[in-house]
Amino acid sequence: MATFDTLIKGGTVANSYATFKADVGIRDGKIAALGIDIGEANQTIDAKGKYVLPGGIETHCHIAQESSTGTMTSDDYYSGSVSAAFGGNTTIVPFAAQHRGQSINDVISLYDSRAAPHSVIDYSYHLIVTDPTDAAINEQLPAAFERGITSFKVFMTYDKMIVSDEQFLDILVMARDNGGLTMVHAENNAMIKWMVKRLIDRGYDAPKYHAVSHPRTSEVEAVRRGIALASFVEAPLLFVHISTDAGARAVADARMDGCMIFGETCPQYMFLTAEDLDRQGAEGAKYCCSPPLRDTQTQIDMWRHLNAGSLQLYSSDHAPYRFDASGKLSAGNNPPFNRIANGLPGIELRAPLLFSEGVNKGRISLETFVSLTASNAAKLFGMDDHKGTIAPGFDADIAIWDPQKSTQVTAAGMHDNMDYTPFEGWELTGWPVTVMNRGRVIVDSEELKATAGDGQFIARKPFDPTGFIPPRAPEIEESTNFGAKLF
Ligand code: DUC
Ligand code: ZN
Ligand code: ZN
Repeated sequence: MATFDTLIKGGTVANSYATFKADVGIRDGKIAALGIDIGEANQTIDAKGKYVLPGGIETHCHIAQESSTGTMTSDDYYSGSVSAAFGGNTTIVPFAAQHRGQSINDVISLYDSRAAPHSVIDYSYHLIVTDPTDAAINEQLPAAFERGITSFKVFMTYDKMIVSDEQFLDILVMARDNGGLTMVHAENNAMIKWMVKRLIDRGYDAPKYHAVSHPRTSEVEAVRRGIALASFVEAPLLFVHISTDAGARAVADARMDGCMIFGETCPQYMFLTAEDLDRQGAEGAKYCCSPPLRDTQTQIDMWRHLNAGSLQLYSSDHAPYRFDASGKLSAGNNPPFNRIANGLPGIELRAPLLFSEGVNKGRISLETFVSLTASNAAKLFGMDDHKGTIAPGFDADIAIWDPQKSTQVTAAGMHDNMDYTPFEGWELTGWPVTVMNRGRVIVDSEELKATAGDGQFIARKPFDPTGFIPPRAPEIEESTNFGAKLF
């Protein structure tokens, strides 16, 4: 009879494609066997009445990252990864941000030093590219892809980060040709700047006007333009933090056209609204993020888009800035909306919110929950050969969920380095009670078992374009461009 290091016994396993009763045998950090009566182990975990799910893969979070205005997130790789682990995650992919004037190589070295000694769970990075010099595009980014950092984000907004449409095309073609996945923050810079100026000039400077300054149409215009640019050069493109029905529909339409277009939404657009910005004094600053919170119809729309598969990713966009002078109040105790650091904390609550509001309320299936918290991210970001599924040969990255456990959310109960949570007082049902990363128990019965530096850097595979078949002839083809090879 086989002997394992650990046996998870009596639970219900769910992958993105099926839910079934099985014990899970773990050896040397990998899943070694699945089935009933598969053997014995040095350590047995009783999972009766529980779900045994792939550990969450959180691929949109900001950790130990300076914003373009120099504000540092409150979480470093220790507190950020611990908080992620308590929320059922076993891998994080935060951003490594280039600021103008910095080389990509220096950015990677900097984030290696920030992450490796501190992360308690596995990690990788997406780069943020704000200075697309020839060297960055033609040498440093392809070299980063070779190292397994195969995704990066660009911005269509913010004066200190924006790339022009021409730069965007160069970047898309380079990524397409080198196995990279471009991610984009899609909002129309000019519309937002125009709105900010008009609002501030007229004295509308309270936090709630942040939402007014980023109209839906600024997102929709940028999403449609991004799709036009990417499909013109047949390159993959992932729209992060989609906050509008029309933006998600544009993504869905482009996918129906065979374009390599993907979309992500976040808990804040599904569980909060712009009304949350309309609080006493500066309290609304706690809810300033970009794109901004929308309304209750958007919440319904996002459930539909996640279920329909028009959006493939559900990520926290954890961007933790404390409610003090180090973060949200860096411009004083009554900051105008355009001087408030953008972002909400939520890495620990991402999956529990989706479980409680989604699985337990019948809005999504358990399999869809697994797709949205783990498997889709593994596939899009080149880790699906060893993460995001419970199967023999895969890393033993496992979250054991008690579907009945009820929790009242408080800032004090979170493990991040924040002084508030936007979800204070929420009652959630279902929580990950035991979490394992590569076979090591990292969280058990509300206790951390992992140590700083236990997490490993994950070198990711190139983006895989298999399955995308544009039905139309490319815009520029041999017969109509007189043989010119352009891109
Ligand atoms: N974009 C993000 O992805 N997060 C925080 C702020 C922003 O503009
Ligand atoms: Zn963004
Ligand atoms: Zn973000």
